[in-house]
Amino acid sequence: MSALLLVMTGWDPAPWERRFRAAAPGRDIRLWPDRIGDPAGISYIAAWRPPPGVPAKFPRLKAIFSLGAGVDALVTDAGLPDVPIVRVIDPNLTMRMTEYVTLHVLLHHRRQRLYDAQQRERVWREHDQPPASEVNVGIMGLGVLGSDAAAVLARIGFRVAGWSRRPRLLPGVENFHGAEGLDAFLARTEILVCLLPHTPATEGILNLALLRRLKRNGALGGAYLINAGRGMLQVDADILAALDEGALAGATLDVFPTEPLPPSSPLWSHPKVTITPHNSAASVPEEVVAYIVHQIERFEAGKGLQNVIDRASGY
Ligand code: NDP
Ligand code: OXD
Repeated sequence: MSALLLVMTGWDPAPWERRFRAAAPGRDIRLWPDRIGDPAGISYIAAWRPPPGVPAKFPRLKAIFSLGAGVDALVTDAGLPDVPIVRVIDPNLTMRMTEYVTLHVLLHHRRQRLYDAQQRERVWREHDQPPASEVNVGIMGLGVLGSDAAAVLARIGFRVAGWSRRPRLLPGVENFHGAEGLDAFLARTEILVCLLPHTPATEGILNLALLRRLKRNGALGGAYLINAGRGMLQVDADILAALDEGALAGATLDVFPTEPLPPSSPLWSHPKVTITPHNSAASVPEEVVAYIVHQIERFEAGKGLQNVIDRASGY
């Protein structure tokens, strides 16, 4: 039976390998870099941040499965073989991201960081609380993850808009698209949620010039950033500058250009920054392995793969 090779960096492969063995007991499962065996026997790769050049080493490769929703690390490999690349779309992963976005929108809306600081000082003081219906949330990236988060935020009363490449019509969500829609989108947005992929077009998009265009004089009296897309979308020094000059009143960051975030980063101790370790919507082996095994079964039964990325679109 054609072999599946696990190639991952930055994650522990052991739970993934165990899960693949349990879910596909008859399959020949191999592990990069030490247990590759005969390269010609490998039909499938399941990968997370594979080193560039590795997928090209397997002459009979039929498909590559990303172990995460983002495929940026795969598609930037100039030597990537011309086989279908399947990304993860999983309802549990989507829900985890929606939970994260909702939690952090509410954290800023309900001023929880301020109450945490007051608690440390034993201060009992209430602050003004605008209703959600007066607060403008803007989501950059209205794909699988952004559109689900947008629907939940609209459902709990926020004024929600999204920004995408092409028009995306979602009930209760105002849509802006393309470079021509960006100014108006930013000018109405008080809480900016970023769920874009990392591509040449989006790299560094969360910079000082963009953050200065957010709405500061809305119901919240300041602008907030939540980035759970990719670290390469943001310029850390610009986020710090925006916080220090008042263009931003607070930020939640799950992703960083360098991960793990180095201990020397001033973001760690900034009083207006909330940091999480790239776990807003973790890939869980049980869920993702079941999805990949199902995809391989479909493929081998001649039914075709699902959620194959369009390489021409850059992600
Ligand atoms: P999708 O591909 O489904 O959606 C991407 C969205 O971004 C689409 O709406 C697309 O527009 C929009 N977009 C892409 N490029 C541009 C651009 N240049 N200008 C404007 N809009 C653009 O991706 P997902 O929703 O599944 O995931 C989004 C990202 O979230 C992933 O790529 C990954 O980086 C990140 N992620 C992070 C996780 C974490 O734990 N922090 C976990 C999972 C994912 P259009 O609709 O017009 O195509
Ligand atoms: C992903 C991630 O892309 O975990 O799935 O960041």
